[in-house]
Amino acid sequence: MKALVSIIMGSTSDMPVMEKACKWLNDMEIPFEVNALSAHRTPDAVEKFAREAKDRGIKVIIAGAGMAAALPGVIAASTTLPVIGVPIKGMLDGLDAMLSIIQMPPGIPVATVGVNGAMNAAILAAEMMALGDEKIAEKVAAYKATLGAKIEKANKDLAEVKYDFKVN
Ligand code: RP5
Repeated sequence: MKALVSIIMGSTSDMPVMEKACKWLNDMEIPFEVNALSAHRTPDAVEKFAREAKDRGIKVIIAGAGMAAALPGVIAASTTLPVIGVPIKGMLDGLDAMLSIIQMPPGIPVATVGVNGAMNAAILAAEMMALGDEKIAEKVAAYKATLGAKIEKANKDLAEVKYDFKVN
């Protein structure tokens, strides 16, 4: 089995957030790899990873980092693969990481999900791959159908909530 998605994080302290991406891909039976690399602590290894990822068969890179979160942007600088950045909540409620990841210079885009939005990063990665992979497209469609069911159940539950002046 060859990884299609590469999940990278700046530190293993990011794993409690990034494992949501691992879990979602695992549930969807989409092969992935997960590693720690740091734009500041291991800059050479980050560049090597980014340059080689496409030839190894990786389709999308998900990179999570906190604080001065350079990792997704530095990876994007050395690959043509789509990179999805996950800002990790750390010092300033994640605003520091979010702005670091979003504010890329023209020519080097990083698709940024919300603070700690690792599961959304996994879903977005699958949606990108679904454009050229019918099996993944079916999995994404099936997953999205479950979201509607959740709200239908919520409405059934809310229907049981009684107030004197609640009329539905
Ligand atoms: C960032 O610094 C990492 O992505 C992590 O969110 C943060 C703190 O790293 P550790 O000091 O916990 O290794 O580069």
